[in-house]
Formats: sequence, C-alpha cells, structure tokens
Amino acid sequence: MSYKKVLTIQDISCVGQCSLTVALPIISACGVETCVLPSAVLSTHTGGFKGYTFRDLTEDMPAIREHWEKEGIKFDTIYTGYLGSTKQIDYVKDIFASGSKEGTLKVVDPAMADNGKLYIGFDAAFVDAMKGLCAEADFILPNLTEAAFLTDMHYEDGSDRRYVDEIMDKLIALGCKNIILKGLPSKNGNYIGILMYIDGKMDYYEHEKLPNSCHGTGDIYAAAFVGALSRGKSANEAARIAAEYALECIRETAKLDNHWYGAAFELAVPKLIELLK
Ligand code: PXL
Repeated sequence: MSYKKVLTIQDISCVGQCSLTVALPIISACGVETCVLPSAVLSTHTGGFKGYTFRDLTEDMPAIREHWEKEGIKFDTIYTGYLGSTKQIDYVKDIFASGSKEGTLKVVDPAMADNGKLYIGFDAAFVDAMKGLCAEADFILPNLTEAAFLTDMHYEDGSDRRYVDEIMDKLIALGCKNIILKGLPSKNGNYIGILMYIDGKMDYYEHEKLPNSCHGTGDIYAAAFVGALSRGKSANEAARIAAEYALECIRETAKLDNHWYGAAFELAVPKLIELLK
C-alpha cells in the first residue's frame, strides 16, 4: 500500500477552525503522513474576531528548509495555504525546489481573498507574488475572488459564464497547469459550480447551494482535495470528493447553535472516509 508524505505550509490560527488546525487532521484522517510548516501563529483567524495576535514566522523558514535539506527530507506533495508575508512566498519557492523529488505535486491554495475583497493584511504586492507561486504549482484552487485578483479582473458573482471563462483563460495564460475554480453560482442561484481545467481538459461539477455558509470551507476543501489525491484518486474525483465533504461539514455546522467562526469539519469525517472508499 502506498503511504504518502505531504507538507502543508499555512498559519496556525489557534482558534477558528481554519488553515493548519483543519489541514493536519483532515489529511491525516485520509491516511496520509502530514508534515507542517506554520507560516504564522495567530490567536484566531482574521475573519470576524477583533484584536487577534499575529506572529509572523517568515524568518524561521530558511533554517527549517536548510535542516530538511541536510536530512534529505522530500515530500510527495507540498500544499500551501494562507501565507504570512510577501517575502515568505520566495521562501516557499525555495522549499518547492529543495523539498521536491521526481513526481512531487505542488498544490497552491492562494488563500488571500473572498467575497470580492482581500483578507485584512494582504495588498497588491502579495497578489503579484502569489501570481508567481501559482505559475509554479501543479494545482491551484482559487475561489472566484482570488481568481479575479490573480488575473487583474474586476469581481463579479460568477453567474455569467463568459466572465468565468475569461478568468479561466487568464489563469491558464498565467502558467497555472491545473486549475480548480470554486464558488460559481448557477443563473437560478440554486447550485454552486466548480470549473476544472485538468490535463488540458475542462470539466464542470455542480452541487446544491446550501442556505448557510461557513468560514474556512476553502481550507477544508483544499485539505480534502490533497488527501484524496494522495490516496490515489484522480484530480477530477478528488475535486468532487472535496466538494461533497465540504458540503457535509456545512450541513453539520447548521445543526449547531451559534457556531459562527468555522465549520464543524470533525463531525463530517466519517463522510470523508466513506467518500474515499
Ligand atoms: O480560511 C482562510 C484563512 C486562514 N488563515 C487566517 C485567516 C483566514 C481567512 O480569513 O484569517 C489567519
């Protein structure tokens, strides 16, 4: 049986059910060794809490990378999420180079924006640097807002297929090899679509739109995608599995009272295991 080793680089939001506190358990639950490199440590995520702490770990990265290189440590997949600074993107590229072996997959979730806006703390210089990281990736998993920033397009809700196709073309022109573009509402508003560009072919997947949404579902999606891919699913299958799992997480969260800051992904882990069978 193959046993894969993933490195994931993103922040630790101590409270908030996002980034590493989501990626580590989800990828591990898929039966995949999960190594971590925290990009920053925050007391909470930045989406709704006030007065959070933020420790930037950018300058720890080169020494960690050098140690791994001396130890000959390589990964089957390197997956990046929320990064702590623009400079960090160069260090991540160094880790892509020295932590890879033949066949290593680089998955970039350009976690920097949603609902038409950049998250607090990100600026145009970060977006520019992120374009370069996406060009080096085997897979990118942007939501529509992130895709609009990466392609210098205005933001629309995504129900116009011509707008979405133009964004997709521009992402391809940026050099992104495989693209999973999430969060595309259908014209009637009842469905949410995912447009995929995988191995040069377009594919489209649609699921029901739930009445509620949760913070951190992009991180859940990316972690489940990496987990499923590492368990030998094709990219198209992994993209669907990740969507079905994220939906189940939102359904479970809707049953809870006042759980506003994240999704109860733990309650849906049995569904993820089922989807992987
Ligand atoms: O879920 C993306 C994310 C990750 N990490 C931090 C965030 C956010 C989104 O707001 O604030 C710290």
